[in-house]
Amino acid sequence: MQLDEFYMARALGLARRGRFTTAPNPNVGCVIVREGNIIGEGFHLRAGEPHAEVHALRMAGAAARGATAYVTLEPCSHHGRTPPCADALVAAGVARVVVAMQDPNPQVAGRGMYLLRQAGVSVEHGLMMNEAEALNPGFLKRMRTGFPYVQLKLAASLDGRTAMASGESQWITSPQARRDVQAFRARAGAILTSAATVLADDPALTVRWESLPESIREAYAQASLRQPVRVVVDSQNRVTPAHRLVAQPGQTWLARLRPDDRPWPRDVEQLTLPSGQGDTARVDIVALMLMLARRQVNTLWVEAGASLAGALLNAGVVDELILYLAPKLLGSAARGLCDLPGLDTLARAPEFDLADLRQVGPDIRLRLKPRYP
Ligand code: AOF
Ligand code: ZN
Repeated sequence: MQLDEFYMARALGLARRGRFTTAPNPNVGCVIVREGNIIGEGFHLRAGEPHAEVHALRMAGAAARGATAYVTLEPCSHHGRTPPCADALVAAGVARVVVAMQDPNPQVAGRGMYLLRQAGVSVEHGLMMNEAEALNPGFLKRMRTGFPYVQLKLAASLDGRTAMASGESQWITSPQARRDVQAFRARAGAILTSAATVLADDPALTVRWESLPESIREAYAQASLRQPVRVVVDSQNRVTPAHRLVAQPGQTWLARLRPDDRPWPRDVEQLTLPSGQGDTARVDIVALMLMLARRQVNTLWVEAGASLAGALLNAGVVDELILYLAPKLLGSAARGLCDLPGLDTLARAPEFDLADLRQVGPDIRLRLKPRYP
């Protein structure tokens, strides 16, 4: 029914308002309707705080009896940091629940809808499922596969170069592109880089709220925003407590083969990882991805050089390549975008499908999905 779509679209719009804050929880929105009137609505803002349904039920109060609830994700059935939303909907006397998609969290996975039906609530699901999927690529991938959703960001000149032969590289892309990057960082659970990048550029790898788009800054008070975890692949223990990212707000995780015994600040953790097969000097990329997902990283935003970019692509863990192209030429002596050692035939060249193409300031932004055989 068209009216159902109207209310679900509204719930999806509400859910989106949590996109910078809910990690590691999903974005969820809820609208409660009775006799054609919206009597309650809400969205999930932060993990540990009430779920979307609870906000909407509170607004609806006693009027929820006999009403229809539209929810972008199956209501939960478990006691997590908050009690089950399925129980709350039943207790409020909601008569009908329309769900966009099932929650793949093994603690829920259909049980929320089962509980509602058991209690005599009429339940439908699948309305605007594709839109609901698109809301939470990271959460859904982690729940389904145990891997994070990996976005690899690269920036280059028109001829695919990232730095002059000397290494000179600052500001190839525009301030507008860098602001766009800030918005991606702000949505991510963690930002991944390599020790090589830390040694070369000493980046802070933080979200700087003043550089986020106006619409985002208006929607959130600075205090309510979190910093994504900074993760550094540091197989040779080259990062030191003096590097800039160590002192930034939020956590830093060093992915290493063995920990050192330096006096690290409390927010820094050394993760011990196995080495790659056939490469005993480097941490295993797949093991790192699994560990990050176990630590509840839904979306991993990667800002790294040609070497880590190549390793991630080779390991087959990249979900999306986000490529900024600045309209300039650096010449063929300049450094390339991505190291793909051993690639010697065109037949084995990684290929991508173009998912989105747009102009960001003077630059071009491509979103590409790797085509895995
Ligand atoms: C809902 N509505 O708004 C959200 C849901 O630790 P908790 O209690 O916050 O539970 C988190 C889990 O609940 C999360 O992994 C996901 O399965 C579900 N999220 N469910 O009914 C919501 N955010
Ligand atoms: Zn819930």
